[in-house]
Amino acid sequence: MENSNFFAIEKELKLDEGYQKTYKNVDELLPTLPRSKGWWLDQLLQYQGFWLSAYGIRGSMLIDDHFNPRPTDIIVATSPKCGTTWLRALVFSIINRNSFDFSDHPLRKANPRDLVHFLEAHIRGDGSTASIDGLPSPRLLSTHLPYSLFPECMTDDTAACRFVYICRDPKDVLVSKWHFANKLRPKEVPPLSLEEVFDLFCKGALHYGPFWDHVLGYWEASLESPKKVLCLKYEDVKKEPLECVRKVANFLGVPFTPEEENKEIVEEIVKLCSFENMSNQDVNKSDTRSQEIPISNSDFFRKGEVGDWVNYLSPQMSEILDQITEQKFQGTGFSFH
Ligand code: PAP
Repeated sequence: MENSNFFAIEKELKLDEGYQKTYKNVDELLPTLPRSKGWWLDQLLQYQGFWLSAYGIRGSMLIDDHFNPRPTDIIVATSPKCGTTWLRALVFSIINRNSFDFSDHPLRKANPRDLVHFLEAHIRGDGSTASIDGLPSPRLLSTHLPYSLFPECMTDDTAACRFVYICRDPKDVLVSKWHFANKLRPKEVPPLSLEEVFDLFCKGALHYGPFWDHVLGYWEASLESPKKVLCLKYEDVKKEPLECVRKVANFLGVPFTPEEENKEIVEEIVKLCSFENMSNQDVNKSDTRSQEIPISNSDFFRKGEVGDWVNYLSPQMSEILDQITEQKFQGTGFSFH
């Protein structure tokens, strides 16, 4: 998630020369890009084939110029509303399973977005890159950026940093995003209608969209470099959470030992990160908002179900979305079924 207010605040901070140069390039580029209506108060700009906010574009350019990847970096990647919160929690608890007691786990006291740094937000150039550079290895970072926007030093097959990606049926993504966007819109602005967001979604004009291109970027990378990119589907994790957690651990090179299996550590992780458990933690029930960050932890927990779209989309809307999905994924080997 992002907020264009950050942008204004950071611009007032003292930046070193390298960052100043990147900011200048961003400032020069933004007015030249095609624009579309945003989902809250921001505008979306088309950058290298994707619709991003100014904030996302700035993040991508800062990563290009200033991010020093490490071979041990783990990047949790998602298109918004596909299970970011869940995947962050799962990967965090998998890689830190020997560091914490499950009854007193950090995820019981903090929202995953406070435990996993959001890459494009934290590479801010506020004069201190310590928040990312200072993290111990293996760093766990999160992103919404499309795969094609990462520099070669991260996507190159020889670069060892790994991406764990999760995607979700676009019909559920649309419904989840519509609710989220309307929560974020200031009270004085009329809510977005479902018809309006449906139209934007189909055109690809949503944050980090087109949705289908975002999925395909990671899917194709996972076929080309299966040791580098793992693609999960929200629906599969719901259906077979234990198997998916084992799959992620194997992919990250930290498989569960027979002893851990005997102690039912996989089950503990699944329980800890479940929607029921996480949404009932006091920290995730909070509804604190500020002007700078008008999002609260509770906004990231709505229903957590597969197929909730059926309660909102008309048969015609669902048919159109399914048709676009089928057409976009035809011949790629990817499908949501
Ligand atoms: P973000 O990309 O903006 O960070 P993200 O966490 O991907 O948001 O999306 C929130 C969705 O994940 C919500 O879906 P819904 O609107 O369809 O209900 C939210 O309920 C769901 N979600 C959050 N935590 C979990 C979880 N632990 N298990 C399953 N789904 C979850």
